[in-house]
Amino acid sequence: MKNARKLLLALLIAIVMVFVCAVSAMATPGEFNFDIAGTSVPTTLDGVISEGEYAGNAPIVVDGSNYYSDGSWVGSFKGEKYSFYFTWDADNLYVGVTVEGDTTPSQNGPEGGDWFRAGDMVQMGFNPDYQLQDCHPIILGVGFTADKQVQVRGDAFRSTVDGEQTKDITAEIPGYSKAYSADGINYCAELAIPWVDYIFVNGVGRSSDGAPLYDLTDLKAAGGLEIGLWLAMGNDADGPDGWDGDTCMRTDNSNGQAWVAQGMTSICLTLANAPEPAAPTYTYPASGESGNFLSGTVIGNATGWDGTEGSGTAAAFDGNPTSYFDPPSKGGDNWCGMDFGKAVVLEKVVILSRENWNARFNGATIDGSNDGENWTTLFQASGEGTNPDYYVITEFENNTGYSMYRYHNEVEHGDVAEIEFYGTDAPAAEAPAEAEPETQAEPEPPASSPVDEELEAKAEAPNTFDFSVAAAVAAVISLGGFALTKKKH
Ligand SMILES: [Ca+2]
Ligand SMILES: [Ca+2]
Ligand SMILES: [Ca+2]
Repeated sequence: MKNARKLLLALLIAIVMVFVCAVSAMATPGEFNFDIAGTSVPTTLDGVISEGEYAGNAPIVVDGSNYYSDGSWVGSFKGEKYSFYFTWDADNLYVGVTVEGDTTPSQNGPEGGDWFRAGDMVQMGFNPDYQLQDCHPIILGVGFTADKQVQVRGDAFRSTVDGEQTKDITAEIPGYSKAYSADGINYCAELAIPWVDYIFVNGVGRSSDGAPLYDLTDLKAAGGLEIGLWLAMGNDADGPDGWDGDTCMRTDNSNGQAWVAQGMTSICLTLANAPEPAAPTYTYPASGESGNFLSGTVIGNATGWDGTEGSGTAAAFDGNPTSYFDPPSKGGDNWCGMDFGKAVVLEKVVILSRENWNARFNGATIDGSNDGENWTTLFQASGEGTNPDYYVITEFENNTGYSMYRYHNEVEHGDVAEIEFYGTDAPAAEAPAEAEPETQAEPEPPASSPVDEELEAKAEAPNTFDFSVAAAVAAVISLGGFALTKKKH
């Protein structure tokens, strides 16, 4: 009696242990999740496969150390490594498969009898939205071929018509498979599987087998959709002569699963939207012109025609050829420009007219000022602009040095896409030598005189004028007396 109790207890413990082991060994559906980013560029079906081509998605690598159960077929991994790349768009699921560690080329495809046992192959089973229960997932068999269209079979493929659930769909699934190489990647295949009719199918089960029918045609490829995935991989180890000792591995939830989707699809593909394309970045200056580029503070109308900063003066100094200053109205106080904080003379001004509005360049002036109010014209355009090319101005009048320059137009509306100023510090006048105190220095300019007039007047007698003083005065005026400055983007 005692022994019988002990035996019973031992038996109970053994049963519990087996149960625990079985549970712990069983993966749950969707346990191994992979977020699969979409792509805005369809993959190229050429046998050249990279993460970059597949939207940066790392491959699902199956090499016997992960997601793997022995399944119910013969074989186990003998050094093979299968890498599955996925990406998608609204039309297709894109799949790339690379195979390494296969020492026996066998790329015969379905010719010669038993379709997938006639060569090296993989199978992919899909359970879209995990809707399928108690029937096969939607399985596509992929037979590796040599440098041509990959062989594809809807294996246990679905139709509401009995007898049509299995068919060759090679002609319907664009793809390519590369010939065997003994080194590195032995062979690979790429496919573009249309969602409609090949994954979002109507039928699903073999009705003749008593399997339930599913209509998945309402599904849409979109971010968040989960697709259960099952993989089987077959290495035809001794040529296309059947599976006598060849290896076949699969990724069921646990060993020996029945052919039911919920027991097979422990891997989950979660569709993720394609990343937003990065906004283009621009650097100013953008023309690529050489020379002494002048960097200053943007001044002028902070907002433009539509009352937004997007059309304000900064748009002419942002390096973006498509953005443009669009003044509130023509001429007058409407202009865009730059304050350099010191007197500079111009070597070059580079102008990109507004796209498709080159005519509005006509009459535009480049003006200089030291107070932001009194302006002297150094250049005036006669004729159209040159967008998409930059217009380069190298000849100026009155180029005596100003701390501010502007683009202005009294003739046409003053739109302009880009302006770049190039130049150097205005030459400093010789200061009166201290060793010659008797020499009478030129009197300081009267405080009430407009600086630029002073500057022009003194330019005629450069030996006696202190340009650096004028520049400093101009800088103070520009900082304290001008409110329309705007920070450069
Ligand atoms: Ca490719
Ligand atoms: Ca092989
Ligand atoms: Ca611009």
